[in-house]
Amino acid sequence: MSSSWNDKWILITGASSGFGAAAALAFARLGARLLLGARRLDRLQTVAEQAQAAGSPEARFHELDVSRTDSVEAFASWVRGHASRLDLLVNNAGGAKGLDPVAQGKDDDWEFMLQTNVLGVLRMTRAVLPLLTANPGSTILNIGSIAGRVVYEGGAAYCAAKAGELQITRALRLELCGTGVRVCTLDPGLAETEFSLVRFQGDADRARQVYRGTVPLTAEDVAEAMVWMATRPPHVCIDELIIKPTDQAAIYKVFRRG
Ligand code: NDP
Ligand code: 8X3
Repeated sequence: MSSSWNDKWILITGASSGFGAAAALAFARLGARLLLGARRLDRLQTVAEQAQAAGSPEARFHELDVSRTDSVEAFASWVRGHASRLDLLVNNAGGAKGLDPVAQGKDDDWEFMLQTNVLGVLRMTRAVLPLLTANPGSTILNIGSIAGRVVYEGGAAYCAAKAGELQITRALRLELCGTGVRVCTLDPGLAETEFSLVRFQGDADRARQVYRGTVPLTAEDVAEAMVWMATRPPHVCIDELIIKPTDQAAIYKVFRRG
């Protein structure tokens, strides 16, 4: 498998930490060429260096803010400067801010969640779609969440955003039927990354509590699932995949030790 991935180009948004960084390394180990985007360039540089050490013949990075159309367009233009086609687009950039009920919700938090998880996916997909449709067998892999399927108190905007991502995936799947482009969503449950640190604005104690006594997914677990989805034969599309820790039977049913 690894030799055939030497010629493949993979674009990952939100590659500076968590799932995106782990995916960069996992695809690097297959020998793929990487185009990585996020806002934190220092972190992207580290990921790109690690990816090259792990086997990627080419791991490039560029600043990207998916909440701004001009940034996405500049990024896409940079992508076109390096690759004439894409084999995989991973729309991963996003996250949650706050856990307030609607009554106390903050505009900035809502805007972050809807801009990144919803509009960011739309913008990036539109910007690079010609590089995918020109390449039947390519894949769009959106990172959703179980929060897009089941709601929880304090999650109105995040759950709405990830439900939006799910419906965007389903609409694209219909729109691209016949082009040979696969459209997939990978929807994880509880996974320990910087997700909770971002959600709770750097409050590390509160972030740790989310994973207290339980065994969450790791970023590497999620990256392995991405690799599996993207490496199916071209006629096989994994439309929707949910991945949860064994300790998480449902969004509220999390087994905790001690
Ligand atoms: P992290 O916080 O570790 O990673 C989030 C990534 O998104 C970072 O690389 C960050 O980069 C990037 N990002 C955030 N905002 C922007 C933006 N405006 N423009 C470009 N990049 C941006 O969390 P995860 O790895 O856990 O999250 C990845 C995805 O997985 C998210 O969509 C999240 O909603 C989803 N998810 C997470 C789960 C979890 O429990 N961890 C479960 C289910 C889904 P930077 O800050 O450098 O821009
Ligand atoms: C992240 C999972 O349950 O914290 O998407 O919303 S959850």
